[in-house]
Amino acid sequence: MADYDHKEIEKKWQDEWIKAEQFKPRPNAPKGKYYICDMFPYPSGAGLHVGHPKGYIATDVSARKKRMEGYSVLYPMGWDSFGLPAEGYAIKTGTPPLETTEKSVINYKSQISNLALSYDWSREFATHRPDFYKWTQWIFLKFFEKGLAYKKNGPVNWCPTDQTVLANEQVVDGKCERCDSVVVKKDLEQWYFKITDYADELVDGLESLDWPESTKINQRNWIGRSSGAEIKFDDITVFTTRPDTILGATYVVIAPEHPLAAGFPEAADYIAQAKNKSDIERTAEGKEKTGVKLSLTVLNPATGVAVPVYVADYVLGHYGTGAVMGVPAHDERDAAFAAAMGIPVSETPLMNFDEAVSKFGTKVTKYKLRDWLVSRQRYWGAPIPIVYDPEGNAHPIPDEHLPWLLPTDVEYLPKGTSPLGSSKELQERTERIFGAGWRPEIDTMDTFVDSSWYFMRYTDPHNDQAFASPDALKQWLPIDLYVGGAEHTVLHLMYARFFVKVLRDMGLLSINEPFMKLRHVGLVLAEDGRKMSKRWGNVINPDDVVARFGADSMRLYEMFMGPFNNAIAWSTDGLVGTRRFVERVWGLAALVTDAPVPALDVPLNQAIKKVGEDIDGFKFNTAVSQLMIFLNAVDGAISKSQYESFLKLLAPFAPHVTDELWHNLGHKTSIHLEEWPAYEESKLVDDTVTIAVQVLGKLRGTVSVKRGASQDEVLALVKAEVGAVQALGEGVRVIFIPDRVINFVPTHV
Ligand code: ANZ
Repeated sequence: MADYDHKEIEKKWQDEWIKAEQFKPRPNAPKGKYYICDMFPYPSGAGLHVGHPKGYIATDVSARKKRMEGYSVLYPMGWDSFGLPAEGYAIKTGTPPLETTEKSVINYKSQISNLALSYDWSREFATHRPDFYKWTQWIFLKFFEKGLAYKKNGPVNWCPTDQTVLANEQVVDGKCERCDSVVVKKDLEQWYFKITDYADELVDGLESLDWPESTKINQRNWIGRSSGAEIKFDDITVFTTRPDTILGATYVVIAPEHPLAAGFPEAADYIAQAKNKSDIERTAEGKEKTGVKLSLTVLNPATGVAVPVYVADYVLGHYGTGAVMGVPAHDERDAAFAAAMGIPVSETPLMNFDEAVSKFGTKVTKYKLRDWLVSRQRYWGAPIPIVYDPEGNAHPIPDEHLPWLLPTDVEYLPKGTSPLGSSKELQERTERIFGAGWRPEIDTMDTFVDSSWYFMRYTDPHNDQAFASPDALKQWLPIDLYVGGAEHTVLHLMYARFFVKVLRDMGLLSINEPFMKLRHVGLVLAEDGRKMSKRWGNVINPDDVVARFGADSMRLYEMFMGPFNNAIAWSTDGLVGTRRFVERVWGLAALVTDAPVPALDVPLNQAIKKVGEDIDGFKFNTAVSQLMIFLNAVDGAISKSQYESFLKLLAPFAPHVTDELWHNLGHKTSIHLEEWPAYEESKLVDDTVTIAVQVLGKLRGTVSVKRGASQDEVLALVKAEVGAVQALGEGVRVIFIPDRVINFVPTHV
């Protein structure tokens, strides 16, 4: 047989599989549907590095195994192609984002294709193309119709570098999560989605999901549900989670944004200063407490004592009621404030929680979650499908005018308002359709809107009558397995869950949750242990790895490099190791015999069990090591059926070499259409034992028998095989210890 040449076989099989349309779902599959989805990538101009496809390889391994198990697998890929980087590039070079994005998509796809990921490419889409964003806009209008998309004036997070507002979720430690600029507050009229209507369901729904616990915790914290009570201190209603501490409330604080605060000139300067601080700064633990005492006292309803009222920035205007009761004896933050302001501490007993609630106020539940700000003053996003009449009232753009196209005659450089405002074509289009004096909305949508529903589109990607047909949605949703990085996904996961619930309530979906099983992929670091980045010059391009070692070796390596969700450094030595393994598999063909090889039965059945369970459990590294253990157990010969089973187990990881070896055996159809092997329970443990054969206590030979073999069975074998015993003749006493020893004692001695 020729030497292993990955270049020759990999291209050949990729072409074959595409020709045979092997990766489309199979409607008649016996086990029903299984929908596997990757968090779709942003096709950046820089292309892929070896870290990007790790998650895709894992889903591909899963998809290939599920198909072999008899499922109809939906496994698609598309592009999250709106967003700031293409726009930044346009500003720098004057190249229209459409041009750079389309180029990047082609480049990304060719890189991914080299790895033989078994996507059904016929379902590919890109969110920046009108046939996709037509439906993003349609969904926006459904939200608008139901009052779930609304416009509101208020303080928003403004990134001075990106020249756009940000959602709360996109502000991390007071900074823009994208560019790290310090975010400032601005009063602007913006579009919001009413995600707060679904806060409870977004918390409660987590229970039913097979997700990493840490991800669930992040979602719960973000939503921040607290149950407590609202209690009136005269005209000021406070929110507290500890009504039982009310006897110790020695002061009240209102937020600088509280409507009452404006009536006290003594606090005016303080209030103006607080405006420029971020929530994080204001509430940071250990921060020096500041505030201003107002010329106002209110009665503590439990003690009847008049207590002073302060304005202080550690109380936030948009949480609870924007007012708190200060209990320095029970709360550290309050104690720090009281110390700073010279307020007395009153050591008082706790009341019964429920009694306090029933006596002084109403029980309430509060949430940290705010409505989702979705408008952006940027170019490269889906235009918000709204127009304004000459009086300034908002109107939905009727369906027949969707997609409401993104204009191209714009100035990309933003000047604090949306670039769409510079388009003459958009203004003319609006007046032509709606009348003189009408004007278009010029903001675009946050790209998180696209990613909140894209996975629904895969079920019916070419439908131009609906975002997907009810039948297709019913057939495929929810996603059975969803895989992507853990970073930045709190938002995406929460928004997508929100969309599902809204569309369900509109009667358009019949599921409650989009992602039943979720797993996170760990980063692949550079060999130097740092993040791979152009900046460090340590990026490894998968094209080079595939050219040198082959896609099969690279796939095996990425699955073998360590626990799937850990951050692990790339190692060329490790890659050389998996390449050697593939070469040894290639060499195995020479050892295939027609005779059975019982010694491999146990290692093979163990491999079938472990590889199958480990793929399902996302323990790909130990699955690969079990395949290596099996290969090591092959000692000179392997039967044809054992060899075939082994190739099937390896097929999801190394699809090319296994299909080649499979065809070399004379098969005419692909190994990927075969059934996943089943193991035999009885062959999982090695049940042959070696029994010492003794004459008068001296070792004369050994025999191998099944564990638990009877004296007669062993005797028959010994008489056939051990010369020293045959020579003994009659008159022999036998001492037999099962599974260990058979000793012959001649009676005439
Ligand atoms: C009195 C008290 C006594 C409190 C005690 C806590 C401990 P979470 O769990 O985050 O909901 N609070 C209420 N509204 C606030 C606002 N707008 N800005 C800053 N703090 C606010 O916390 C609720 C608690 O945070 C409330 O319960 C209130 O302080 C404070 F021993 O009331 B507590």
